[in-house]
Amino acid sequence: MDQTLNCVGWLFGPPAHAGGTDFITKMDLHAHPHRRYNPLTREWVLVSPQRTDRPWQGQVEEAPPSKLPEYDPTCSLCPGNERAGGVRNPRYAHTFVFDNDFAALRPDTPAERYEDGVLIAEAEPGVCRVVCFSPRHDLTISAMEPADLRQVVDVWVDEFRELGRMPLITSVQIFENRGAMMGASNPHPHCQIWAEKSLPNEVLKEVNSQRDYRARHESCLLCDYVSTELEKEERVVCQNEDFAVLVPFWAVWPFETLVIGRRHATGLDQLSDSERDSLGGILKQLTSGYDSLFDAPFPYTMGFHQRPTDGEDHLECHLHAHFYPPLLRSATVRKFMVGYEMLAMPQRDITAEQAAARLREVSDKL
Ligand code: H2U
Ligand code: ZN
Repeated sequence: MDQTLNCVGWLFGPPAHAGGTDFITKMDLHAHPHRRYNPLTREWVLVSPQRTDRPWQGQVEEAPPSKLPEYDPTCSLCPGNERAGGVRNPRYAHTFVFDNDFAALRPDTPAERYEDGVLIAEAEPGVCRVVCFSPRHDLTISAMEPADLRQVVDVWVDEFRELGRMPLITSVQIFENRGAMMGASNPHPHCQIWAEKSLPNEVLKEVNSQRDYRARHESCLLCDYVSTELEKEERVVCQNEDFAVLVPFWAVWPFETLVIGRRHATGLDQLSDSERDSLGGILKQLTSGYDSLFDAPFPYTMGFHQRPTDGEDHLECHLHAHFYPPLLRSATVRKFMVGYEMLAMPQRDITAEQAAARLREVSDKL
């Protein structure tokens, strides 16, 4: 595919040797520093593909342990064990959901607002839960059986429905932190659910962008995006009947991916029986690919974005999952979001296309 754009190639006026409009260069997305636009957040990311070979003498992380026991007597999530709050887990055989003992949000919070000039605060009622994927301490999504993964998907659907129906709750965030590098407190396979009154920043940006896009184009932003990517192919990592995984054009993290349904669904609860199986399948395929990229358990934060649960249809919202892995060039070298990223905007070196090619290579071998 032709990744170049015609553009006038001078910044400070034409050089002496440039005669009229002859001095036209091509912007090469694989060679020239450029900005890419994220239509979901309406923010930009700086891409510096010329910088990938720079030497690295910075921090090297400890490689994660590759072998864990099936049961860990000291794990607060294993079946039959006592949790930090003193409650004992049941001897669960498949999945297990409980209210977070150290919840960041509480349902009994009075919904009030504080305002004193520029000092503004709002109470935020909500519910935090933990979902254990399996009784096995050593399993990850990549190692789970399809039937067991299907049960995890069913729990996500049930929780989205139940929490979304609660009065006051407009946002249900289902997310997994995997690996100590991403702040997971425990290797036992689990995710968290935070359901709350307000739409959090990232969700609000995406909902508003999708709403405006639908109003302007009379179509869905992510339906249009996934069909563009499936046609172009170069950023597609893997796909099945119902879902595609791609490194988004505007990816920030080196091996960031987006899991998108081919069919328009606004939430997990709208997936058909076979789509639920497909979702489990594509997550297994993607996480197996991640694990084989550096031949080590791959840390990430992943989570679903679904429609707000305020009772409206939100037809503009297209169910998707973001995977944000921090690793850059090996199991021990991570990308840092510091300096320019904290003070200005995100920046990446390896292009989305290079990342997709590497992930596709490992996924194809599985
Ligand atoms: P993370 O690994 O992503 O931190 O998730 C684990 C969650 O489990 C965390 O939010 C909760 C923590 O509060 N937890 C309990 O509720 N009870 C426990 O006994 C241990 C951990
Ligand atoms: Zn455990």
